[in-house]
Amino acid sequence: TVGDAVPASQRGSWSSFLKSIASFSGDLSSLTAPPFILSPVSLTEFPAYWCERPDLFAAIADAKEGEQRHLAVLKWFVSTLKDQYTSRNEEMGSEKKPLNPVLGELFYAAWPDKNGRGKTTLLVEQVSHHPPITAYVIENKAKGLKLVGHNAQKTTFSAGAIIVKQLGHAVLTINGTDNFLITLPRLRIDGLWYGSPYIELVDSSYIVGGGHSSVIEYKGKGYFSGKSHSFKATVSPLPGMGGNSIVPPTKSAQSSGGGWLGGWSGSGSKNASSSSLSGSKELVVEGTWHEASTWSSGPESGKKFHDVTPTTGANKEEAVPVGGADGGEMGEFETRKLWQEVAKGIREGDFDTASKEKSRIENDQRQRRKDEQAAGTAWPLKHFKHEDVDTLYEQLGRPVKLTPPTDDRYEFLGNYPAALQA
Ligand code: HCR
Repeated sequence: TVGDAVPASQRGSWSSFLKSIASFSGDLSSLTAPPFILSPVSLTEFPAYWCERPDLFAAIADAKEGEQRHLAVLKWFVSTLKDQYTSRNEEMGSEKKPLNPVLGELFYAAWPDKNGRGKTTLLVEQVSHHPPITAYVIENKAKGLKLVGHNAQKTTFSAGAIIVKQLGHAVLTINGTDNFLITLPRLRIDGLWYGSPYIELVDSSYIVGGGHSSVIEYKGKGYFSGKSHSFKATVSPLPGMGGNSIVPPTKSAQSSGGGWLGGWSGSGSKNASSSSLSGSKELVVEGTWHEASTWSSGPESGKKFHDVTPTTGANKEEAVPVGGADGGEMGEFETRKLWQEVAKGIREGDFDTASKEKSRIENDQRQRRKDEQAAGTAWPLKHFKHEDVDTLYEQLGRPVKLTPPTDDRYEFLGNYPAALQA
């Protein structure tokens, strides 16, 4: 039988759900899951996780261009991982299945200016329903910071776990010219059988910019000597930037699936580190991304790098949604307004209402698509324009031989609603 975390009445449907995902690949969001595993929050709210440490985000602009700024980006990025990947476990007891956003769904939010750090704003638009693709722009205008990105997921099932490959990327621009490319880690969702899913990050992701590249390798408990949620970030000057010829991390460093078993000295960092041993400027940080990390190589060796532990770390600050109960400028497409009744049903255990309301939203979507087809029109995106090629991704990704070597992008049109302008 399946685990105790599954209410007795839902064990049958949980087993069926697990069977259906085992024989399924692609867009998991479309599968119907039993009520106990449903989250009342839509995926359009997830980009808020990038912003929950606004001080660290602002600190990027204050750091000196080049290596210092690269390290500030790395520190902020690593500090977002706890919120991105463990917060549902902390808040809801386990990872849950988020609400599947509809096309055109919106989320606007802000984090106030405090101590001269500037105000951070977030604008999210669901730019595709099947497959789900979410585009977002995060800005701290006072500091000249702008992060534009999109994300989608490709899921497969392997050895009892769901493997989620994240598609898409983000580009952070400082003062309009200093660009950093950020790629996203792969996820492994374990604990399914027991009905208490949790996420482990696997393989690698990259940050490239400021004349440096970071390869961030992720490992979990039991595969090497490491603890859960371990990571190792290796920062190297890009060729021609630091005086020594670092060989960029190879394709194998980035998630072909096999890197998982390799250990720290295995597929991931091997090329990067062995090539830089000759009087290199290579910097290494190691630790657990949901807690803290320290420098393990470089001039700061032994000193703390990032810290998100509740007692000593930088504070997490929840988003202040902009919109109000009626959805404000976003109207019926504001995510919390749109899913209000479904979310209420899930929170209060009234799953009949939740499911009826969910069907109502889905039927409305189907009808809209039919009408558009009949009229020969397409749903117009409100804030973004899709482009097949992101030249910044190609340029910044080239020295580290990113796969894929090219990616698409959603360009932000700059049309902020009044609520986010001030
Ligand atoms: C995989 C996932 C949807 C996508 C979620 C993403 C990758 C979205 C982008 C955020 O920046 C980070 C993020 C965090 C989430 O952990 C991840 C979700 C976890 C589960 C969900 C699946 C589609 C649902 C699986 C159903 C299980 C839990 C039964």
